[in-house]
Amino acid sequence: MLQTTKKIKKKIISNSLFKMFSTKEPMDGNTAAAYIGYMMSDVAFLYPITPATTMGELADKWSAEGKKNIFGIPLQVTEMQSEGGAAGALHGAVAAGALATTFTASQGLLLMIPNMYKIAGGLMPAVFHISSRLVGGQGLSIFCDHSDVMATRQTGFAMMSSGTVQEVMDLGFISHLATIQSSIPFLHFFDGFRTSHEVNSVDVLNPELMKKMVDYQAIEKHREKSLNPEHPHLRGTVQGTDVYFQFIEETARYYNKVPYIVQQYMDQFAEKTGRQYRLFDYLGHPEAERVVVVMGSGASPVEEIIEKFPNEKIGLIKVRLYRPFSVEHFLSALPKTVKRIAVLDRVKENGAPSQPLQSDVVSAVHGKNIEVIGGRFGIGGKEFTPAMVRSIYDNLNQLNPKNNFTVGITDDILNTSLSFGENIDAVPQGTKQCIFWGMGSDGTVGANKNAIKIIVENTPLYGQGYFAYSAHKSGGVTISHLRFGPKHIDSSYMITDSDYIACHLKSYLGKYDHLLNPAKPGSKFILNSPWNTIEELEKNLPNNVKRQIARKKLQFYNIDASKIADEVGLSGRINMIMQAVFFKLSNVLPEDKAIGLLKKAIEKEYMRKGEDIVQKNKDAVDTGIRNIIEIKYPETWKDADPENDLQTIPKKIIVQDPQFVRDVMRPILAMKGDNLPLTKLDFAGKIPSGTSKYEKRGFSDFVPKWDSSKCIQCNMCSVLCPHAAIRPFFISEEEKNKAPYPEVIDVLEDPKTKEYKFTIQISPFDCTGCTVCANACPENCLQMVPSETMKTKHGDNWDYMMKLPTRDSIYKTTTLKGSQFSQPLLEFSGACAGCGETPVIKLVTQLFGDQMIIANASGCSSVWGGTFPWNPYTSNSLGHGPAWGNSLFEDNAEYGLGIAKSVSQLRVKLMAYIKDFLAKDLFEKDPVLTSLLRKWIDVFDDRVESNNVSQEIQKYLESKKHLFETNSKKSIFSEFSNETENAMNYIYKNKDLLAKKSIWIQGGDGWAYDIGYGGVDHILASGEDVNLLVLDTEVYSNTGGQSSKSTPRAGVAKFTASGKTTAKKDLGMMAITYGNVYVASICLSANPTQAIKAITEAEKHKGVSLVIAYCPCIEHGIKNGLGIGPAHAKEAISKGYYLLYRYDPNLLALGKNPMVLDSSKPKPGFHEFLKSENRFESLKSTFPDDAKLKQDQLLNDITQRYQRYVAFKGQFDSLLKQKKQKKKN
Ligand SMILES: Cc1ncc(C[n+]2csc(CCOP(=O)(O)OP(=O)(O)O)c2C)c(N)n1
Ligand code: SF4
Ligand code: SF4
Ligand code: SF4
Repeated sequence: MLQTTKKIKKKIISNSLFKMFSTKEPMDGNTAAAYIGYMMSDVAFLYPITPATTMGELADKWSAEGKKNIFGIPLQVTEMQSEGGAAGALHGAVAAGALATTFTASQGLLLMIPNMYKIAGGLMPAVFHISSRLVGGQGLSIFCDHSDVMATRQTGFAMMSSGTVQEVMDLGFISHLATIQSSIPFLHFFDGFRTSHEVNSVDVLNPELMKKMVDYQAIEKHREKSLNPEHPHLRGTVQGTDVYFQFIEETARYYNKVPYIVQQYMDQFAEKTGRQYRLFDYLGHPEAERVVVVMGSGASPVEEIIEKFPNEKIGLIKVRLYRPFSVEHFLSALPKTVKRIAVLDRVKENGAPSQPLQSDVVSAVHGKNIEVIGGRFGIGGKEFTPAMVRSIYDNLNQLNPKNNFTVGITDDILNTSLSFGENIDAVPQGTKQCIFWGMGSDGTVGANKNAIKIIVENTPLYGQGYFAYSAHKSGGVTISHLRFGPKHIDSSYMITDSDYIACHLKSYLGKYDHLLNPAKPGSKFILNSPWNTIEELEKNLPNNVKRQIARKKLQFYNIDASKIADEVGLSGRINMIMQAVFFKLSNVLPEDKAIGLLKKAIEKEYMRKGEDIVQKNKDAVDTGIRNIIEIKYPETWKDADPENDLQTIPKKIIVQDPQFVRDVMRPILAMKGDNLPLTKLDFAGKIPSGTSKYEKRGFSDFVPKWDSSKCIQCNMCSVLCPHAAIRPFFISEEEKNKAPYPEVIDVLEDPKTKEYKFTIQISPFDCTGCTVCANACPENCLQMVPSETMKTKHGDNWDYMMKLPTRDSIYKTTTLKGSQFSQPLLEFSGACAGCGETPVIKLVTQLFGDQMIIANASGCSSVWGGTFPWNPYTSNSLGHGPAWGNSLFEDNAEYGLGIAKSVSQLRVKLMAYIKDFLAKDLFEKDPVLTSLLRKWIDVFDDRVESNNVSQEIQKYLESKKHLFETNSKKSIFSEFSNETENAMNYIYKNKDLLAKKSIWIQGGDGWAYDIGYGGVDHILASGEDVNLLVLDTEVYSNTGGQSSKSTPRAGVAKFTASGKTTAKKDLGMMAITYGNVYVASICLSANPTQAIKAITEAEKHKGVSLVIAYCPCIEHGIKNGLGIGPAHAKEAISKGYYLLYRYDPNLLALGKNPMVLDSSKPKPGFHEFLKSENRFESLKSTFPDDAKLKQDQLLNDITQRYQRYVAFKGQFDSLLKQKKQKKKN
């Protein structure tokens, strides 16, 4: 007889009292943890980090709403400047007697480690809820493994692992109970994204039950031990060699009790809820010979395989309490019959003989005649499926099972990987599985979350939802995996055998040829496309799709949802239509009931947006279900030839691909990166320059078309385009005639050149359709037109134009117009359509890109700029372009300083050597080189000139290379001595240091104002010749818009759900106080001319420069969208919301005022402006009483700031006047 938790669960639930206390609700793992943390704590300290952030956001929201915890008051929530700060504050809070919690992951948890030692050492109760995520090494990733939690196992925290959403709630609660009673702090962890973001049916613990289980006496004792002048003591002492060791050993008695305390609470919990947990839960055959030991969500496919093969002598141990590791409990859980154990670790400790959990199990079974092997799975969020589990049990059956194996990848170097077979459908019987392919921001994910809610709340069925996203912030793919059925579903992997597949974007069919692979024979496939007839489908469907439809005998439906959405006035939002289609075709609920519930959900969801939007969505539902067309396809589709499908990918893409693109990027673009073997990935995560241009996403339905007749050739469209998809070119008549489609190239005369004509070219495959250019054009000469009409001709012309020489000397590159003839060395990033960050950096690359080294803080700019395998930073015809590196979020300023120090030292060394060579007259026979090197010494510190001379030297040495290259034998023709040749060779080898480098240290306001401020401040004080560029979106955009110290008062952001109560920090003024720092405050979207001026001045300044760039962002909730970003930003400046200025300390020495105010006095209408952004407007509906007061205070803040700057400028005027007067006297 199999023993499984599910069976135990059922037995106990039948006579459980808990039904009185609990409710079944759809929720994700983060919500479950946040709920428990909220209910069981007095205070929480927060800092955002994916995938843990939503826990803090929920706690903040509930607190703002006044929700009470089990102690009868709202949790007190405080956002800190970093996780290090959160842990420090938490330490103080528990020392002062509170019960405290925090939520974090990955790098954030690592920053807490020093305090974790202190909290554990001080025997203080606290629970850290961890949505575990890998710690970035060769690359940053937001997905799960246990490298973060494993890095803390020596801190003294107890560690509890949850593998499902229900467990997060239950074991999270038990962690709080146990910490109170044991005085040992707990780390409660669950798998990031997999469990944290999986929506499942959860029995929610009722506060009454929680209250009943808490040990109030232990809370009292904790209070008695706290820092308090009424019973004072001193803690955190300095200790010598005499006593430290003893103290460490003394705490063992507390740790020894923890397993018993936890088990006792688990037993009590089972009595009350019917859900029995054990420190080590065994499932499987009672006489199992092969057992797998695993922690976290990886247990679920193992459990499913055990149930699928009930006659095999196999079993599973799920580790719940990992620290303290109770050997006694482990051994008692293990069947006596076990011969071999495979321990699965979700982490890799390089160089270790075994992985952490494996080492523990080896110790635990010491002397027991059991063979233990170990393997790694699921690292970096890699899928772990029943088929992989099967291969692990099969490995255990081998004569010599593979130890230290990997599963889920192809290791073709060390051959560690286990191969696994076909998918095994192991979900609970009766489960229906549905996959939805949507596009980021089309509402598909939200609609599917809603669908689970409707199913779970209105049927006896259980539900599960998991959502996978691609890396792009705009136009990315989303894949929703929905399961529902009569039994609880914990399958922690993506659907491999589906009953229903919906494809919401027709272009996916050509791009992702595996889209229909999971479809079960006879299952349903629904497509959103304009092809309602068999003739149209015959013409447009890729053959691979036709073939799969016919061979699997799929029930195939089409709906033109995009057209319906347009007709009802919801252009682009097809979510409700596709959801209605799902309910109609899936039969999960009677159609009438489902539609009724859907409409109710619409009312709830959209009421805030007005009656009109509600009605449109209801119309979309009704029209949607009436317009589903079942397609009767011919048998012949079975034999459609997929070879012909290559035509669906633009042919130009395949032809000239470099090796990286062909071998690595293309498979990843086709979502087949999981199959890449190790040998294809042997460059530590580096990306060659300029790979983003190979993607050609072409996802926008509309792109701009240029009307040359009205164009005034200002290049504003090009400056402001966030994606570098519209550019001006100078083209000769001859070149024009050679273009693939000269007839669609319009040209204009340009006053500065007779040789060339001016034209504007658009890349329809790279344009995101953001409309920024069209809205910003002063003459209205760009009209958005259907992209299909532009793709072929303009797409090919674009490719042609990109090969024309860059003609950047006709105009000065430091002017608005001239800058745009310079090649942007940032193009086609993954940023949101209309992003305000990208045009700023793009412009910087147009000015200095070929000499730039960028240190980039983690944030949006590192995600849209540095996600493998896309590199939007490209190079010029010489192969020069920005070199870009990311260290962490918190250390970027220091990382940049390190780069600057390294480059300057290496150049100084080169200079010393060259001076030495010249002093020794090594080049006496070579007057050309001698003169070039002397010139170089003179311009060593001049960015432009050193670059020019560098190119001359390089060209010259290139021509002499055959005479001095070390690898070749000394040429008999060489006129030089050995020493001279060596010197030339040295210079040649170091030629990349001849040109001065322009160091840019860039990141968002979260970095510069908060977590990295210490480093920023240190660099401001360093005097080094570096440029700090702050992309100020006034929130932590990358993690979903949490408040930073740059957030203005009254602004609603996450973690300040009730509107920020303090004013925006004035980082610029703080930097100005150093006196020698160049400081500029710019807004490219509003005033590009001022921005170019500031960026140029900043680069020129020989010292530290700080440029703070205000960037419109989707997080601002601009009511008319980011497409109107530039006009909106102009409003922001004119109303004084943001201030433009430049402070140049060099001017003072020239007798000029260093402070230049580029903003004029704020115009009236400030409150009107606030109405145009949801971040301000929404406060009126959520906290109406506060809204007016805070907005008035904000007006006061910005008025005072303006006055402060005017006064500051005035001081210099007086000073200069006095100086002049003195001179006269
Ligand atoms: C130590 C640490 N904590 C948290 C994070 C998660 N994180 C990455 S980017 C980011 C926000 C970045 O915000 P900001 O600096 O304002 O840049 P933006 O995304 O707005 O461009 C956060 C919180 C992290 N990477 N490391
Ligand atoms: S619509 Fe947006 S992405 Fe397209 S060219 Fe214009 S500004 Fe660039
Ligand atoms: S913004 Fe308009 S007027 Fe200016 S160059 Fe572009 S298309 Fe011409
Ligand atoms: S800064 Fe804002 S608009 Fe730009 S990519 Fe990030 S979230 Fe999107």
